[in-house]
Amino acid sequence: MLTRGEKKRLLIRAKQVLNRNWQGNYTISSPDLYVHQWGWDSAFCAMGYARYDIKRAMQEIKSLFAGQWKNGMLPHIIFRKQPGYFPDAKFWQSEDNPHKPAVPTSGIIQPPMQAIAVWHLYQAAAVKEGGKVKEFVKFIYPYLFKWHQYLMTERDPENSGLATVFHPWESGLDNSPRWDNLLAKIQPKNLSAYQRIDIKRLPADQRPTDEVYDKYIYLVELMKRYGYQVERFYSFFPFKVKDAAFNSILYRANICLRQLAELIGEDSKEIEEWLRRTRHNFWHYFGASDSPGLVYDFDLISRRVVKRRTVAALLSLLTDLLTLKEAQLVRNFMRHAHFCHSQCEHHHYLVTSLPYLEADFNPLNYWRGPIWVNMNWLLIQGLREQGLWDDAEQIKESLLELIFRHGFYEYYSPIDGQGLGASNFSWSAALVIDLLLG
Ligand code: 2M8
Repeated sequence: MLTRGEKKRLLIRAKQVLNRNWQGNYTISSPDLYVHQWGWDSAFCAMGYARYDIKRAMQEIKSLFAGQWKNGMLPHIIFRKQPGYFPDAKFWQSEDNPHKPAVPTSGIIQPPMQAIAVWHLYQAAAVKEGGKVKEFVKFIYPYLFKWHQYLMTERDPENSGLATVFHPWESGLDNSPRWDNLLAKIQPKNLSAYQRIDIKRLPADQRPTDEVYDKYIYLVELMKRYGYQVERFYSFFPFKVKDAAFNSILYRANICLRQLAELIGEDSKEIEEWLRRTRHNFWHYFGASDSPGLVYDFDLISRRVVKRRTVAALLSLLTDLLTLKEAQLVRNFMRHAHFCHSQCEHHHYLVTSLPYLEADFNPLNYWRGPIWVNMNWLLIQGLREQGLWDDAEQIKESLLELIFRHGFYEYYSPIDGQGLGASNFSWSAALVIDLLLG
């Protein structure tokens, strides 16, 4: 456990990272590669800012919604001036779209962390600056509502209460083994030549393979061809999934949206109805009888559950759809499969993106083994939600220690703690601040 002095130093360093990445009205995810504003990164940043600079937290969210499309979609990247990332603004062609936003953006989505962030902001500031934040909630609420309405309608033609994703990038856990079998069935056709930038900036062995990247680009090309309008490609799209982690976050976000509605006296009937639908179908789509409490993705093409055990399966902890017994089973599985036992150089209580004993486990490669700060932070919230306070505390202290020793990276090797991927990574800094000051 870190001493008080060490925690103080960690806080100063975390703020330095965010200051470096702050662009005056929004935050880039990392100067190494991610030089724009990403959807869920930005929400995580706002939650860190909320602990010490509420004005900046509100500005971060406002800037993000400048990229919202007229149909309510909140894209996963809002492009600003800097070059240096591919696929860039030109590639996505958002400006040619009838729903086009005020600034260039991508055309796909990411897990909807924003309502969670705004509720967090309100709670963090309620005592000192409640009035100011309530005004902000009134301002941002219609944008948030429209975003959720898009997810619960256009992204859910089945009326299941569960949103569909069309791309591994939409899950936020890009090259997770969850998607391997689904991507194996996709053969890119007529792909134009393109240049990857990520593997020039970051070690290629930590990133997705070229073969997988071709499929990422191909799926975007397909969506682009139909103007990213879901109703035009839903029936035949080759990647179509009810993502269990995305929808656990969405369910929690809808609860936060309802709380925000109540706070400012808005009618919450429609949100109630979304929540009812999700509750009705959640286990039907995501459950498996041999692992109660864990959640798995549902492939809409084969109409089967994709039973891959990854960190995503634990995110049911974010919902109120588990019995105490089920929550304890998820916790036990997490400790057993994702915590380090004899494999690590220094013992820690951190959750890997893949269980150590999975055949695909790779301690260095992106979402196929390393420790991610946002996943551990989400699980801390989920464990607290389930009343499993000691487990939450253990992860929190371990996470702070890891970052104190190794710095603010995108992800970390579970074996020796080495920082991997992009450095000066914003959400790692922001979520540390939240844990230190929350
Ligand atoms: C990673 O994804 C981007 C594509 O969106 C990439 O690899 O180029 C993911 O970790 C994603 O969750 C994250 O939001 C993004 C920016 O940090 O990077």
